[in-house]
Amino acid sequence: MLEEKIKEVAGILAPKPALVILTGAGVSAESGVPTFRGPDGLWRQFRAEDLATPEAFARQPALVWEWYDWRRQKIHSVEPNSAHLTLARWEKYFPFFVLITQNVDGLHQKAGSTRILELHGNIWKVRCTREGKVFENRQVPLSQIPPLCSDCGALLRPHVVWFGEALPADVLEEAFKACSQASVMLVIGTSALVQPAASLPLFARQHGATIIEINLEPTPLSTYADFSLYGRAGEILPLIDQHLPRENLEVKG
Ligand code: BV8
Repeated sequence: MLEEKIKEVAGILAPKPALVILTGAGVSAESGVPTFRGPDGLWRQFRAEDLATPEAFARQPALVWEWYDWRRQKIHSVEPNSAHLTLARWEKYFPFFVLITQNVDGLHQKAGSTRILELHGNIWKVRCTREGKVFENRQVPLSQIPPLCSDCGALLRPHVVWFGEALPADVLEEAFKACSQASVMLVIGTSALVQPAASLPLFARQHGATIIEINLEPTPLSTYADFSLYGRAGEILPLIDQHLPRENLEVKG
């Protein structure tokens, strides 16, 4: 059954349609990065939704930063998996290819993807809470919790989008635009619960895109998907890749 669907999906991708990808925490799960809502989604006794908020940070900046430092240490110690690597290859082979991610772990970049729309920011960037200046910070572990701005001494925050915060308008606009142009949209490893990211596949579908979902289990998106492939992204994506016609893989000029 799955094998048949993989061949069918490869047949859809063979003519190199305009391809848009949306990834979620499930793509990084096989690298060993805990997902948000899976069994491993807890830290100490807290849920991610409780900590990834401006209110939690205002109340307990050190606690929130301990959680981010713990995640940064985990992410620092893992490698991209074959799902990330396949998507990085596909960026070169599909003339129209846009990778939209909800993940903040930077593993798509580490796998070689270059053009990425990070809807929810990046855990390796920090932002001054006073001046808004953004810095890259790859210190593992952080030498000071909570970290302070080297320019003005104010508290630094992770440069990520918390619950209740607006997504970066330019990135979100580019993501919706890509979805309006997509012929095929692959939705990989997301529970399709978090808005507005979860609206992107529906928007693509309204514009005529074929929706293909890859997940371990059904999600609220499944009823709208043309194909749902149940299994691990790190196994399914390379299998689809193997079924693509080899001449399809010459590097784009
Ligand atoms: C906003 C960054 C408004 C931080 C994150 C009621 C209805 C609709 C919306 C809302 C509502 N109540 C509140 C809202 C809004 C809220 C929201 O959507 N809440 C949800 C929970 C109901 N959204 C927001 O607050 C957004 N902002 O709406 O602002 C606004 C507008 C203008 C002005 C001011 C305000 C902001 C949302 C962004 C939150 N930040 N992350 C950080 O990371 O620390 S979201 C967080 O969830 C991560 O980014 C994560 O990627 C994302 C989505 O989760 P998933 O990626 O799907 O991960 P999850 O664990 O859930 O699922 C993993 C999936 O993978 C599962 O399906 C599993 O089966 C699968 N899987 C596992 N292993 C594998 C696999 N699949 C394949 N292979 C495997 N091996």
